[in-house]
Amino acid sequence: MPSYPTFDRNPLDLADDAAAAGRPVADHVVDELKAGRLKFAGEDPDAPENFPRVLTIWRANLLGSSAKGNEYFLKHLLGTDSSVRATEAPPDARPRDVVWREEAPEGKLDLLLTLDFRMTSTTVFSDIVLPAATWYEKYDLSSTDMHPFVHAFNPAIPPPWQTRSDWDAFHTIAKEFSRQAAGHLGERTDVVAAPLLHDTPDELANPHGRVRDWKAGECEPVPGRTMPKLVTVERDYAAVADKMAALGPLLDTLGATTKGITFKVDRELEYLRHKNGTVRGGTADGRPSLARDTHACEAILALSGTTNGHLATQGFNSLEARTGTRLADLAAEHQGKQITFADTQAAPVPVITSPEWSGSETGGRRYSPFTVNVERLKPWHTLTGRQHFYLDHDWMSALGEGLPVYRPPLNMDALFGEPRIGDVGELGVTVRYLTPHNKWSIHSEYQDNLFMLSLSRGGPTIWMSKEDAEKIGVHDNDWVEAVNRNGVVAARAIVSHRMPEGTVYMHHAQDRLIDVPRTETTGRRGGIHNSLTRLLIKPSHLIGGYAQLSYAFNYIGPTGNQRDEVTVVRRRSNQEVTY
Ligand SMILES: Nc1nc2c(c(=O)[nH]1)N[C@H]1C(S)=C(S)[C@@H](COP(=O)(O)OP(=O)(O)OC[C@H]3O[C@@H](n4cnc5c(=O)[nH]c(N)nc54)[C@H](O)[C@@H]3O)O[C@H]1N2
Ligand SMILES: Nc1nc2c(c(=O)[nH]1)N[C@H]1C(S)=C(S)[C@@H](COP(=O)(O)OP(=O)(O)OC[C@H]3O[C@@H](n4cnc5c(=O)[nH]c(N)nc54)[C@H](O)[C@@H]3O)O[C@H]1N2
Ligand SMILES: [Mo]
Repeated sequence: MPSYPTFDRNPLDLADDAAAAGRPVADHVVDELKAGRLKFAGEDPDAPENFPRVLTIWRANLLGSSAKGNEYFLKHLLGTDSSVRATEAPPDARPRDVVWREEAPEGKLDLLLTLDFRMTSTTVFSDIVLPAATWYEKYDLSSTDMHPFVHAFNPAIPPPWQTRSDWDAFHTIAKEFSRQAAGHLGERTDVVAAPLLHDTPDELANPHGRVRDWKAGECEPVPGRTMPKLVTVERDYAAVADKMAALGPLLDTLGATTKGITFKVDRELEYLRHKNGTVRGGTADGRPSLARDTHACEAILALSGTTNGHLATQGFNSLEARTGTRLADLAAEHQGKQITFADTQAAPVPVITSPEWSGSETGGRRYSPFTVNVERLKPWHTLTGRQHFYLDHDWMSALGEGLPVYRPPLNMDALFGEPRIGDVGELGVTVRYLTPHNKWSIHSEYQDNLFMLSLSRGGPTIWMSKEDAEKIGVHDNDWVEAVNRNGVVAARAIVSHRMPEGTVYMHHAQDRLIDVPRTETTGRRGGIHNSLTRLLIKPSHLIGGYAQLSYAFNYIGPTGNQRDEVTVVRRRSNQEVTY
């Protein structure tokens, strides 16, 4: 899995050391790893040289929405007040291969930077908040695999006051960074540990799903086989801003690859030179310009088969040659079509069937995933090329999950000594704690508009069954407190027959900003849904380099699981909350 920082040493220095020793960078890194002089940062994540100091959050509400284990983030990442109640894991429950530091660092970050247009549970903790232009104040594109249109965002008004489009904000930062970097960093060689990737020959790295660990002496460390690929990248730090504002030269030689199909884009580059204009002078001289957000939109539309019929058919032609099945006709009706940004501004435009996706919109059909595989016998991207259920990977076998099986929730009592589900005592009733997606918001967005606030009771709520409510003397709308090892939450109870006994819901991403009272437990303001969760990583999610079990950015990788959490809930003795 990709992870940054990757090594316990600056990768720029690693490349310099290799050059000084007259060795290829990859060989040098392998030698150092083998000798134990170099380690992966993930082996000792609390070592000061191994954690990042600057975090930039864009288009996410990390501390209010996505990140599970909110209170741990507050404590260890930010070093601010938190309600973490857990003690350090006992020695027999600690990791074996990862260094355990008695005093886990607090306040790892030096700088938390956020770009957003709302006040969120993240912006309230940020050192710097850059005010972002909203969707009606900037140009942008939107499309998803769930609907068959590509839309434009258009400014009704220019970005007001200090707000900027995200493109402008980042380009401005890039320009200042480049100016300062000229003296400090200049041109350097970087070494990047790239994961074994999906839809590439990397999928063959572990034949039969047998995993050999070079660190345990079971094999040699071989980049791209038994460890990540080691790729060198020439960085010209003073040119970062110029490069951001131009379409780079690797497209000329490498083309653009998606799901194993390489698109040749010479024609598109020429088109974009005319459409966007070219850069004059400097590092990017002669390249198609991406100086403005609309240029970036045109580039995306030109380089994707879903909006460029020429590329869609080109991609299907390559796929036909490889699979022997007829496919190019799926895009043929649009072969001459190039959707431009102006087209999307006039109206949402239906997209073109393309090998970048698995469904078909041919003839105005509505998208549904995998129709091309089912109807045209395009092989599935699996080991067998069929729908593939049996996973003969070592780790899947070890976990008993070689075939899809029912796995009951983890027994958190037996594993971590947490209270037992169903127990009722002085502290309240112990229940399973689930945080499914909210009906009165999309993640943390929209919950703060008046309609949604009225429809949802307008503040933190926990849904519970009549049975559990009765056990602790709670009536609908009473204030309750939920406490577990990870944190504390104060919320109103929604007592409903729709909840099964033994399980409560606190809907995902109720932000810290609306009607959150102080808790009786700590005297501090209560937490959010993710105050009661923490990250558990499922080991099988870390499998890589084996057919469909290979990493792909935004497709396959580990997720943080929060589903087995338990909490104790009780009625607040004082129903008059304070803020
Ligand atoms: N406990 C628990 N945790 C979960 C989940 C769960 O079910 N339970 N679900 C998980 C899942 S599936 C997801 S997808 C994540 C979602 O987690 P996030 O993606 O972090 O959540 P959002 O609240 O959608 O955050 C998006 C933010 O981007 C801002 N924004 C929107 N448009 C723009 C823009 O154009 N520019 C800028 N600069 N900002 C913009 C919004 O104002 C908002 O604050 O949460 C995950 N976390
Ligand atoms: N209104 C609204 N719509 C949304 C979103 C939103 O925030 N708001 N977010 C969008 C996004 S990004 C996503 S990812 C999707 C998510 O949408 P879904 O995948 O539907 O996710 P959830 O609502 O989190 O969970 C679905 C159900 O899983 C159950 N569940 C919990 N644990 C387990 C378990 O161990 N086993 C089983 N079998 N079931 C379990 C929960 O009780 C819940 O009813 O929704 C999308 N649509
Ligand atoms: Mo999601």
